[in-house]
Amino acid sequence: MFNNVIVKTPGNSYINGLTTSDLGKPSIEQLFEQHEKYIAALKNCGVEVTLLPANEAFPDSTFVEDTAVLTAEFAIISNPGAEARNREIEEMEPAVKKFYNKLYYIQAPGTLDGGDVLQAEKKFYVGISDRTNEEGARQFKEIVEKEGYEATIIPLKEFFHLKTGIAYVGENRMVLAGEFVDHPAFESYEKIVIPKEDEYSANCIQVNDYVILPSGYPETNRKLNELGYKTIELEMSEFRKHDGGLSCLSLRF
Ligand code: CIR
Repeated sequence: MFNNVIVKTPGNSYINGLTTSDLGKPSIEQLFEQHEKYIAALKNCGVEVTLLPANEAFPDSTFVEDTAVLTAEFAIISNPGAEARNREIEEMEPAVKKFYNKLYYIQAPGTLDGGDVLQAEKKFYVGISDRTNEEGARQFKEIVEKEGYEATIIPLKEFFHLKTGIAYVGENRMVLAGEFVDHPAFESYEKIVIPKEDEYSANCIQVNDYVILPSGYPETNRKLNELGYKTIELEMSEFRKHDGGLSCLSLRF
C-alpha cells in the first residue's frame, strides 16, 4: 500500500533535457497537461501528493524517480549517473527528510539512478546501465541487505534503465519485455510478457488498486484487465520524447 508520492512540476527548460530518442521536440503545453493528468491519476489511486516546484536549472528534474529509492522503512538518496542531473538530489533530500529519519546515500565513485531499481516485496533488482555503475549497485545491495532485503544485480544489455522494460504489479507478477522475458532472475514470477512493438508499456506502475499504463497499448491493457487489475491509461508522448516513462515521474512510498 502506498500512502504518499513525490512529484515535481516540469519547467520550461524541459526541452533542453537529455534524450536519445528521435521523436522530436516536446510541446511544453502538452507536457504540462500530461503532468497534471498524471498527478490527478495518482490522487485517484488514494495517495497524498507532494508536489515540488519546477527548477529551471535542471531540465530533467521532473523525472524524480532517479534521485532516490524510498521503501517503507528507509530512504536511499541516489547519486545520478548523468553529470547534468547529479545535483537534482540537493532538492530531493530535504523533501525526503520530511518523511524519513533513516537516510542512506550512494556515494562517488558509485553512481545509481532510481530508474535502475525495481522493488518486488522484500527483493530488489538493480540494473547496471550507462547511469548506474557496479560500485553504485554494490553500495545499494549492501545497504538493503543490512535492512533485511535481498538484492540481485543485473547488467543491462539494451534497455536505458532497468525499469524501462519491467514492472512489478504485486501478487508475484512481473510485466516484462525484451531482455528480461527469459532472464533467469525473473523465473519465479508469473509473467505478463510484452512484445517488442508494445515495449514502452512495460514501464507501468501499480499504485494501490490500480495499474497506470501509457495510453495506446490496448493489448497490455487487456492483459492487465483480464488478470483483474483496474487500469488507468495516460498519454505520455511528451515524456517519452525525452526517454521518460510513467515510473520516472514519481517516488511512491
Ligand atoms: C534522462 O536522460 O535522464 C531523462 N531524460 C530521462 C530519465 C528517465 N527516467 C527513468 O527512466 N527513471
